Amino acid sequence: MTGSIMRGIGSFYTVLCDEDGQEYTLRAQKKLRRQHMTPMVGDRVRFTPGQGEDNGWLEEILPRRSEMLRPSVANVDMLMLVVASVPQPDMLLCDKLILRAERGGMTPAICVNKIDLGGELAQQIRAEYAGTSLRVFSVSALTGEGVDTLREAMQGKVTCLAGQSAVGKSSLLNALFGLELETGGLSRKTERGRHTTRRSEMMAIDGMFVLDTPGFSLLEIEDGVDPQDFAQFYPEYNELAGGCRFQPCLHDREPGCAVHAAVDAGQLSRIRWERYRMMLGEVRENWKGRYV
Ligand SMILES: Nc1nc2c(ncn2[C@@H]2O[C@H](COP(=O)(O)OP(=O)(O)OP(=O)(O)O)[C@@H](O)[C@H]2O)c(=O)[nH]1
Ligand SMILES: [Mg+2]
Ligand SMILES: [Zn+2]
Repeated sequence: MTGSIMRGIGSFYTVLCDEDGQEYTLRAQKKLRRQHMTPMVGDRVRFTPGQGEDNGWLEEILPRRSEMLRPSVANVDMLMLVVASVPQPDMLLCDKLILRAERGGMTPAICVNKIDLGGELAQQIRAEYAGTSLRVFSVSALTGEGVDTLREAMQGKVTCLAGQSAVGKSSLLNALFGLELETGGLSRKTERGRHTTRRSEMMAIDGMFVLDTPGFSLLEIEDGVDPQDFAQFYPEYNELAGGCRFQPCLHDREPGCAVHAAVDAGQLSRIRWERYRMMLGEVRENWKGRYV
């Protein structure tokens, strides 16, 4: 039979079967481990259900349309990066996730939650990402504002919510679909999230799939990005690249750079460019160390 991995605990995986709509608890066959194939939430799999008390076996992981290691999810169409004014947003983390999503074959989008606390962050983010193809949603899981538009955008897709702890990923899924996922507050001392969601989980709702994932705050740039290709992930820079004096131009600090000029003229966000240059530095370091 075939199905989708909804969640995994230890070496057990829960799979929603395509044929009968039932959930089965399975263990991964040793041959998968030998092939270094680690099943991920979202994976499409082939399996044999168990008999009576025995668990069934997960036998094959079908080819992935997309994949990402942090959060560890497969076959996601849209990676929804959730941010909020509290806890303090980390937009560098957001940009790193956008890069990972695009390299992994997913479409990134940004969802600004908690707009009941004020609309400044949503405005700022819309300005920073103007010229990119990213959609920006403004919502409040608390009041329900913007939730219908977001649900509409998720229709018929596999959407994964990701981001820092306590931005409201689980709260949003509850507001969107009437679920009862556990939510948590902010630590009073550190004003950081409490890491309430502990493992990734996929849910099937009206012909779509949604994934809730644990929040995290540290993310490195993945290896294997050629600095020359890095600007490709910034469509608003690509558009101007023809006007740079050097070809190719990394839009770092080269003289006569059209991106730099557009930033100075206020046509592109300076803060996003600064993050770009910070990430480019990391990409270069990784690339230098690639044969070590
Ligand atoms: N004011 C306001 N608070 C919200 C909103 N959405 C969520 N919260 C609060 O934010 C806190 C964190 O919410 P969660 O849904 O647990 O956040 P999470 O992103 O799932 O966090 P982790 O599971 O730890 O990654 C809770 O106290 C929620 O009540 C919102 O739209 N407005
Ligand atoms: Mg959560
Ligand atoms: Zn340039």
